[in-house]
Amino acid sequence: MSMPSVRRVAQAFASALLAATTVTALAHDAAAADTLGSAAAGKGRYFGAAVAANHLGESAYTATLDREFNQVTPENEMKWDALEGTRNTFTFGAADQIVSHAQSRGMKVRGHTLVWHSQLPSWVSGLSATELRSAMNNHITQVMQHYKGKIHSWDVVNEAFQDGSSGARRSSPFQDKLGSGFMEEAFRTARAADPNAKLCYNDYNTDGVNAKSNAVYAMVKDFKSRGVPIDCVGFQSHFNPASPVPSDYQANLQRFADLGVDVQITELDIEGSGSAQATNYGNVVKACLAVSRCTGITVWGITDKYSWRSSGTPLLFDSNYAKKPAYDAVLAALGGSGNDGGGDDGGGGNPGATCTVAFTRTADWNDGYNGEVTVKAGSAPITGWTVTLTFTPPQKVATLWNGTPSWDSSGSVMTVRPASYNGSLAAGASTSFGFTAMKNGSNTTPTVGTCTAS
Ligand code: G2I
Repeated sequence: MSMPSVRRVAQAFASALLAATTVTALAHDAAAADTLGSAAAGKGRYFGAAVAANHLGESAYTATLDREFNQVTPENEMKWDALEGTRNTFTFGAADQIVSHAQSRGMKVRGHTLVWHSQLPSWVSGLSATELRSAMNNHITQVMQHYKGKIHSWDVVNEAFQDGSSGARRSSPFQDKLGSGFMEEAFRTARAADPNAKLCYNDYNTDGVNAKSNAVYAMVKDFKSRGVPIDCVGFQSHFNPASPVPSDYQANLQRFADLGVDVQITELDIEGSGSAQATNYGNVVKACLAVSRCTGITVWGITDKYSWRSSGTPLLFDSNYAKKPAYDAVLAALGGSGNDGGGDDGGGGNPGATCTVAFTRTADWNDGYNGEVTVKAGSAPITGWTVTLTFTPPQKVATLWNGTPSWDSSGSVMTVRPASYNGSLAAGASTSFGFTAMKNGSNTTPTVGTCTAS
């Protein structure tokens, strides 16, 4: 080949590459997500469920879990009695089963729970202060190291405050023998064991502003001011007629978020039925969505059949796994829809929402490249967006920032939804996410699908 023709080929290749690198897809109406997990992901949140390992063999249970949820919390399998019933002998089998199920389906896992007065083996309560301190730190360290990199948030300390107006710490072997400093020590030990896991304090009856939540608030504020590692606060949110959703629920989540921690709804269930239950569920979801640091919601079980409060039918699926009105209310509040996604069922949420997407290949090297995807809202404000990129095998995305990716089973179709902070865009405003892909021998630019907004 003569020099000029080499140059011509090179020029043709360069212009083809240029054409391929800026792809603008047309705006189109929102096609609302139709499961809890995907609708929540469209808002930069997870929607999870507490799961029991011994039900995973039941096909309806697992099918519902896999279809609807993108986060799990082991209901009992990571508690102290389950993991370390005998001192320094760890039994991870049932918890591992849940974690590997979740991981193989791209679901996040919350760790529940490291230090709690309940479901504590009797050998722990019998220890001297010195031995108890060493057993507590060993338990945290061994468990967190076993699950290092697999748990996005850990309930490091659970339910350490008393109910009622005292604002006092609850009596427990930890409190009684080690004093209030046990909490700080637990969080510091946890940070050292897995520096990448978010460390949470989790409690119940702290969902509104009251003496108990004020005491937790004071502790978090003190931890933040002294540099004690704490990243998140879990609000269990077990509600029933005697303990309804508080009117200041959102305000309470917000005041904690304002301290500089994420907040999560960790064990949601609401006793009742029909439209009353549905309204309560919808209100809880709306409160979380209104607080930008509310990063996810977990319901405390999948079906009423296996709820710890089964007779109160507090969950989103009935005993036959049928969706209840509460399910529809949650999906609608998340901006999803059970039918056509158009909003005529009240579930579409934001029917005028549109977005466009533009893709640029920003850097290239031998075996990899970086891509940047800009999402722009149309003429109406949006509260969530979804973009799909299809890669040519054997390319693989090594890392992604400013978005939340999920993958189809082939591993080549990547669906990206917002991170917790960039789902809401004013009319005409944009945000970008980026990724690094490994070429693995293929230099093809990914195909960018249309942007859907909610
Ligand atoms: O009580 C509701 C929740 C309050 N916040 C902390 C959560 O960890 C707690 O979960 C519940 C589980 O849902 C129950 O399933 O914690 C209970 C124990 O405190 C769990 O109940 C226990 C029974 O008491 C045991 O008899 C049983 O062996 O569940 C065990 C496993 O099925």
